[in-house]
Amino acid sequence: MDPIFVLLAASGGLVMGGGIGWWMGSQSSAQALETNLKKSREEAEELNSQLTRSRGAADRSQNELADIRRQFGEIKANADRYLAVREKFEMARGVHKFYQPVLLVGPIASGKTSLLWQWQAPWEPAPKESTINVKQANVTLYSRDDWMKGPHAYDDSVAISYEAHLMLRVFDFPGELTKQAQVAATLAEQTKELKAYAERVTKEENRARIKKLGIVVICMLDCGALTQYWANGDREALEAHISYYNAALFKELKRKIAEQSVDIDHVVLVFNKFDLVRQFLPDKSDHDRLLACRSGFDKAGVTEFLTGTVHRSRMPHVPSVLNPTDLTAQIQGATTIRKFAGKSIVEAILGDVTPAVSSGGAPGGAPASEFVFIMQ
Ligand SMILES: Nc1nc2c(ncn2[C@@H]2O[C@H](COP(=O)(O)OP(=O)(O)O)[C@@H](O)[C@H]2O)c(=O)[nH]1
Ligand SMILES: [Mg+2]
Repeated sequence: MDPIFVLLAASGGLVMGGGIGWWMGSQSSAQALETNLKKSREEAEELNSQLTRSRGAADRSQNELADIRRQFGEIKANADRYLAVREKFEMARGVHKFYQPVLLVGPIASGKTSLLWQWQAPWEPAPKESTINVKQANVTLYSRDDWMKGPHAYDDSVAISYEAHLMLRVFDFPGELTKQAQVAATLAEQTKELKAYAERVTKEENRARIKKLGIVVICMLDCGALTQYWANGDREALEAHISYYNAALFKELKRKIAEQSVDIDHVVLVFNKFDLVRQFLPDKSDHDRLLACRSGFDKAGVTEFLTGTVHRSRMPHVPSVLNPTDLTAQIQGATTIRKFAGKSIVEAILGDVTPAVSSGGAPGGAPASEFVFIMQ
């Protein structure tokens, strides 16, 4: 063979062999490339879906953040509003009211309604008609600002100042004997109410003091009837007093007090229409006039069942002039009776305030509080 041909053939073979080798080689790297490409595509898809998920999460977080911001805004607005309201709450003043029950008893025309009128509304025309039904009225007795600190009723985390308002809860009864059942019922009912009230008082020391409180009974005596009796020896003039104060109500009072169905704090004996005694005994002193009235009613058997219902230190004798026509009268009875009516509750609630009772002295060595004269 021609050597050139051999060479050509050889080189052709070489080229062919190389070509096949290259072809085979390029075949496998294309496959690898394709695999890589596929993998990359998958990875890219995975990344893409991760990105989509992250974007979703970011969007959600952004929404949540906006929501939180909005809620925070609302909470802050509410907090600001609450702080503003709280400031107002702190400025509020509370009031605690305390009531002392006071019963006005006595025969017709002895002056019960005149006393209530003097206490309650002396600027109004004086009462003319006799009392047909029991009348209940509150009379302001005393008030104290900054009595105590306590929780606000609407928000107990706020402490505010409380005022104490002390009142007389006055019952003005008709003077007929037949109406005494109302007096008895009111005595029992108000005793119960005082007890229940003491239970509601949260301050321990006040509760203990209020438990000791009782009803104030103001027994009116018409000294005009006595001077009539003195003038002509006519016991008839005192008959209304005798039958009134010897009726079952007064006969049973001591027993009721003993069995605690009735709590009585003070029994105030009011010697009303003292102006008429002054007219009748012009030469005597007011001391002697009062002594004369006291023994006059005693001897006539009017005050028998009243004496001893409570300790004598709780049974003051007060002369009074209560009609509006005698404004020059020197005895301010209404004011003095009010002092006794309010004494216990004022001491119970305010403790350190004791209404001063001016006493003109006690004839016959009796305790000073038993006789009261206000000479002005
Ligand atoms: N002279 C005199 N009259 C009085 C006095 N107090 C009351 N009165 C009069 O006695 C009458 C009966 O009084 P009142 O208060 O209605 O008695 P009550 O029935 O017990 O309520 C009225 O005309 C009063 O003006 C007083 O101190 N002196
Ligand atoms: Mg009356």
